[in-house]
Amino acid sequence: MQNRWRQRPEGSTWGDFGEDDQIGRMNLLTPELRRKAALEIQEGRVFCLSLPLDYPGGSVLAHFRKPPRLVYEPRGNAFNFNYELSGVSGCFCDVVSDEGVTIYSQYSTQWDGLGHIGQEFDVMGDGKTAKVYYNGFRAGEHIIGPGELGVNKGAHRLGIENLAATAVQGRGVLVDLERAYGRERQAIGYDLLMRAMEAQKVEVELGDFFCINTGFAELVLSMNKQPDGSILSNSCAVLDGRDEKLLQWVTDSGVVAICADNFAVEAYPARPGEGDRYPGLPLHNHCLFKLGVHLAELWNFSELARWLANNDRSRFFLTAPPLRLPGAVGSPVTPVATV
Ligand code: UVW
Repeated sequence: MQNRWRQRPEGSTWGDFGEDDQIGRMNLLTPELRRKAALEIQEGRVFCLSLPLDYPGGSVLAHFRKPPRLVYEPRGNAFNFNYELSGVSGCFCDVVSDEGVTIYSQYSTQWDGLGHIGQEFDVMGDGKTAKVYYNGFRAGEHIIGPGELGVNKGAHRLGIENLAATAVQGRGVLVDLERAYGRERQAIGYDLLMRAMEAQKVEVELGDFFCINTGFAELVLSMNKQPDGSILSNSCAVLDGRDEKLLQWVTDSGVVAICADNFAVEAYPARPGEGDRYPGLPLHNHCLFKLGVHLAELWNFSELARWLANNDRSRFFLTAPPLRLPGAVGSPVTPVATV
């Protein structure tokens, strides 16, 4: 038996998919489920579910995340952009452009990897807490930050490349909270979620990607890269991660991921919890830390949501691999829905 933990968090899946598992409930997505998901392709029409990656604009949503920055390196006496390729006797006529890019992996349309959120937890049952992540992988040993163990930083376990390697294809099922509740800021717990799902005839099955439209991404787009933080933080639905019934539904539903068009899927900050110490992001804690359910944020579902409503559907075929970037804890993504 592995020696990273002797007790696992209550209600977690740690160990259920193997002692060194790094993809969590994505393990439930079998070839048979993927084949069934492909049956959702009836018209061959596609929807790009990504914002342009320089949205939201500025750093209003998270002061520690910055817009992408393109970097142009010198090449010889010029820059490697509109660069004239030189041949032995001046015979080449090619013009070359190339670039680098600095990207904050969770700035815009993104996946949260399982290395994104951990918790202090008494894994050995000896009364001492350690900083750990899904399946007991440890901060400072498997997830290594600057100043911890020299130069080799990053997620040596639970990196986003593990999710990428699964190719991330399956059935997306969308509930439209904007259609149900408008664009007022509202915390959606189990009861309100079930009411919207029943009204829209949304049924979720094991292996599904559960997708949530709130209108937030469309609101972000309308602000044209000059986002108004006070409007955004008071608009659109967010899940109530403090609602235990909602968390239990996530456990029981068998969904492999929750993908939303808002900033954090759940209310952030969440309403206060009980006791002295509790997770500030309870849905993140439940999904990323305990269950191994991936989260995705700032996807743009608006056009797809309208199409699905007009066609009396809620299901589609989803393809959404993150970058296969070893060591990263999140990734930009260009999700595609095919209907
Ligand atoms: C934070 O990390 C606060 O949020 P998210 O995972 O939603 O990007």
